[in-house]
Amino acid sequence: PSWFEAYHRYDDIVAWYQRLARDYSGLVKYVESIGTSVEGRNIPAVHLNKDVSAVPNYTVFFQCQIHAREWVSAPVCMYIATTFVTKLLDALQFVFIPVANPDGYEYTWTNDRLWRKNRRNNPGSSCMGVDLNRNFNDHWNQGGSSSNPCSNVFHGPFAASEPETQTTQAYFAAQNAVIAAVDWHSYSQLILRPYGWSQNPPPNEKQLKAVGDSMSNIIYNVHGSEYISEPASALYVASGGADDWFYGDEATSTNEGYRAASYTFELRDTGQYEFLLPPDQIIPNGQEIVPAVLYLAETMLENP
Ligand code: 0X9
Ligand code: ZN
Repeated sequence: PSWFEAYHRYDDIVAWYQRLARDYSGLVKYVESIGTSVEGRNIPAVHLNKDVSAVPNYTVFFQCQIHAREWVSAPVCMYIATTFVTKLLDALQFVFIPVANPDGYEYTWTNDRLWRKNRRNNPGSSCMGVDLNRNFNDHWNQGGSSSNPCSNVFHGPFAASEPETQTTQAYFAAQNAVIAAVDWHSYSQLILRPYGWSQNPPPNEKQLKAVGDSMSNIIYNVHGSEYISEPASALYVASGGADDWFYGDEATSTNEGYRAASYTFELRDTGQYEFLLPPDQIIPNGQEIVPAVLYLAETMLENP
């Protein structure tokens, strides 16, 4: 199989991005470690920019593979990265966190294919792991998460307690004006917009809905896949999510209240294979997603 017709281990994903940076040295920058996981693995970041040594005016931020078992997330991000190197826009950088949860991801290869959380050893419990998508510092522990370490939605002992969460938050906050952010998950084919923590509409609901609905249409026009565009809270209310933190809240987030157009994508499929998506669907999933996120970047760049 070609690279995109198989799933790959963390080491191989990281090596693939390193090679991309070597092959396109003026356009792609590989940052070996922006932080380390609970078990000490490097969390790299990758920047794409027409001139990767210049200071970009704007940033589009992608977090990939935060949930360990959602395997299509990492290769769809790689598919976006390899396609976008030929479509770069002036004054805009793309920042990828290729594997936000490396310990959990490796654990799905070695021990438990359906592991979701990180690999925190929780004191006083025999159950491991914090759900990183309940651990972000935005309305943390305000619904839809659990204080039980054995739960798959355990929010951790305090907001941003996990090194993986801290790594993403700090790196996001260090970028120039993040105008859009996507957290890549699977499955269910959804385009989710803020808020996740509350059913109230956010200040720019109209714009977030319009862009989300357009992305759904763009995706449909590629292979006929139906992605539902809706508020994250319509799926269920869940707080401490990366998307709400990316969106920004003047009270709790560290990104100075800057409101990125923030989406959580739930990639393929709609329930036939669930997390065990056959690898021959990686390429079609990537093909339908690329024009949608290019539209997101272009639209936000026109109206930042
Ligand atoms: O529950 C989640 O973390 C996401 N779904 S998943 O099946 N991939 O686990 C949805 C998160 C939506 N965003 C918020 N609730 N903030
Ligand atoms: Zn997920």
